[in-house]
Amino acid sequence: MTLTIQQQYERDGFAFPLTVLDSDEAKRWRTVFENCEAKWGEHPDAQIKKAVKSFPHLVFPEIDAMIRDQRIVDYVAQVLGDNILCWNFSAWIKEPNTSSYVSWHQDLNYWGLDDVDEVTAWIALSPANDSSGCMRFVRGSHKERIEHRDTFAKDNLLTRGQEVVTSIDESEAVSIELEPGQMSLHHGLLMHASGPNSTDDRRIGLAIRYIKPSMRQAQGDGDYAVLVRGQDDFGHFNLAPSPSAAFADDAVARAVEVHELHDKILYRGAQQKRA
Ligand SMILES: O=C(O)CCC(=O)C(=O)O
Repeated sequence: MTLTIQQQYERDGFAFPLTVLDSDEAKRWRTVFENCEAKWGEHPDAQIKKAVKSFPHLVFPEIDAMIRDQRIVDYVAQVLGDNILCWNFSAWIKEPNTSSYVSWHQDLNYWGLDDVDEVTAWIALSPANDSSGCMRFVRGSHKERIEHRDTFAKDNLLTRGQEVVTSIDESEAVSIELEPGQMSLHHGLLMHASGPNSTDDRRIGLAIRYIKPSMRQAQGDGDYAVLVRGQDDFGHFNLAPSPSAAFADDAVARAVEVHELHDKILYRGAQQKRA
């Protein structure tokens, strides 16, 4: 019997591969994304550069369009239903032949959100496979919260280098191999990790975090989200509008504000902070 995406997601904590862009469009998205990346990379103000790098969807109309892309949202709606906010966006980039990795973790442990109605859509803009350091998932691990500890390990891409305090049978993990334009969905409590990129191309994945509007930021008021489908009957988040132009003053100010807030949330209780 073929399972629906929702049934797979409920059983395993993930679903993949889901094709959302054809290869020409995936190339176009990569060019658009890398152009935006070059623009924030050149920004002279270090605080703005950091904020825009962390929240580019609030500042670039092109990235705002990506998080609103209805081909992605259609899949997410199969899990979350028809009222959907985008809470966050992160680009996960591993440069060619580098040792950056991601330790085994569950996303929702650090985000301050009060419930689990969250889905990450991870879209590959370059080949994601074992050689380039694709994500690996532990099937069914989204059913319980696991304790984490901080490592702050140098090559670990996570904010605190956090890792689960439990042993993982690596041979049981599923490699989430994706071609450019394909996507996986994963649950916020799914244990996942990824290894280094030993290929000559960048490994680029766009992770878009979608939530139900009923979710709350339990670590204080003032968090932002973008309404991408349906309606928000709860008002738990400030709704960010689409940026009118790249680096529009109000959009940059919003990115700086939300970056400061998320920084506090992500580092709460930590003994140190990355430079
Ligand atoms: O892209 C990766 O390797 C890790 C991404 C990740 O941890 C996430 O999207 O939650």
